Amino acid sequence: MSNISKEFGIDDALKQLDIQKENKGTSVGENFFASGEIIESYSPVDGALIGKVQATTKEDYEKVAETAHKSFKEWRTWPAPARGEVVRQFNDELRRLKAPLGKLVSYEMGKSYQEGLGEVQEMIDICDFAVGLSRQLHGLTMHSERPGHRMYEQWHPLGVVGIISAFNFPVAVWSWNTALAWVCGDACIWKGSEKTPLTSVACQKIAARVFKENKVPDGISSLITGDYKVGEYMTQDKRVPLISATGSIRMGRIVAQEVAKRLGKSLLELGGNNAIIVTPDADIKNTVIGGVFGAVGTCGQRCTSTRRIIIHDSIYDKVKNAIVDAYKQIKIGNPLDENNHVGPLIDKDAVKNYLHALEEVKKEGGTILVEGGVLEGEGYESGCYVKPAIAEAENHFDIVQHETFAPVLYIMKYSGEVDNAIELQNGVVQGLSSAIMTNNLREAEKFLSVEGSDCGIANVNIGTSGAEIGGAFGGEKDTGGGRESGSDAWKVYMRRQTNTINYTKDLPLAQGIKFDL
Ligand code: UN1
Repeated sequence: MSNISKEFGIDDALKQLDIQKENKGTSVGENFFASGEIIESYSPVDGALIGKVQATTKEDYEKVAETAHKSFKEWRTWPAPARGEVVRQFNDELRRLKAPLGKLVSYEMGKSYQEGLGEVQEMIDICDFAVGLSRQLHGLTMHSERPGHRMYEQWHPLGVVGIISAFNFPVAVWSWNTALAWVCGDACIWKGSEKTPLTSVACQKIAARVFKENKVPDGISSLITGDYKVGEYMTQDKRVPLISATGSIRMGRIVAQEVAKRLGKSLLELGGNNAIIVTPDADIKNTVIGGVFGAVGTCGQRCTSTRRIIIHDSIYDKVKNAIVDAYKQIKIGNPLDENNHVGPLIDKDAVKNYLHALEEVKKEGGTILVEGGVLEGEGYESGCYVKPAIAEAENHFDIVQHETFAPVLYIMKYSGEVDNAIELQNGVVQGLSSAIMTNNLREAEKFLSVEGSDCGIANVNIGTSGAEIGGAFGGEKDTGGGRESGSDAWKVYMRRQTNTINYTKDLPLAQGIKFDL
């Protein structure tokens, strides 16, 4: 173990989370039994091997799916508030283990410790939300057109929910899904990212312990580990009625097709290409803070990261210079050290993609405003640390149209009315998050109107990232259309049943149809 691991208490965090040097990456409840290949988890922070995890084989998966299916049949009969009580206790454990789990997220994934803690906080928040929800899984009552009939709808648990999550939010996205799915009465099988397998094992252990204490049947929380092939076991499995997948558009397209082939449901939360519009009425200081955090937070590896800033020509130079100046203050380094703002990218492939984007934007005629590059030397031995870069670019550049999961920010100009900025902002295939910085009511309302942003998230005077769990999270167009976490996103984890009850002695038919025998 490196000095960083000692100095920042990683060993202690691993101990508190019961993570071993060698771990099984497949589990139903507390029973870990993976028998596949070994996945090594190296920290992008210092390049050290944190631990090993054994992947899931097809045979392992069969055991998981079968158990999950069987346990679901019992779990669905528990009253929803009783299921909520289990989630409440799980949340108590998250509160107790917030620091070690936040630390492991930071060390295994590379985001700053503050953001690691923030991610665990999102888990805590969604669990709070889910506990309340467990008493509010409401359906509607309708008035029947037939006399002496009652009509209403109710929501029943859906079954086994498959969750595929990405490395960038290795714990929160799982809990957005599971906290809701559990109170809804579903069993969950989770395939976390093979780039962050230890955080998955840590979460599964916490859930399994609490579930066991509450005599929740094994398999309500299950974990599988491995690459896309392991994901395919679930996407092709008819026993899994819903697949919730977070990741790239490319991955989402494959998942959607696999799941559609068997007429399953998919909830997709895919790539973003999020822009901030800065109008002449913007507060420049807030624009800079929101824009810079959006672009460099999590080293540009959020699906909500700010990729483009669209600035009115009348204030273009002023805002551009303020952002470029702010970049000079960014400290890059060990993300566990709270003096640093930006940690490493997840791995060397991500570094390659980052360098490729910088090359491409230059080739297409962009101007580099803040030079990028890979950092070398002391503290940067993992080879994953890069400098956040800014390029002046045009919206139609091919590279600008694509999401590069790295801190590369494209700055561009608009002139005239806010509609022109909205057209640029909407002029990409992705539709996750968007923002406008303005104190002008007309511009703000136009941006939020039917002619405004086409994204799932549209913010005024805050950045594109950092959504709260209370709202439904997700986006339109190639972002996939799914909605997770707050609002009524729970409905996707349940099946709706419409019930009509006749309490008369007659049998009148709907639509007034006569049929006498
Ligand atoms: C993601 O990057 O997949 O809104 C999720 C945000 C976070 C979640 C991001 N609350 O930035």
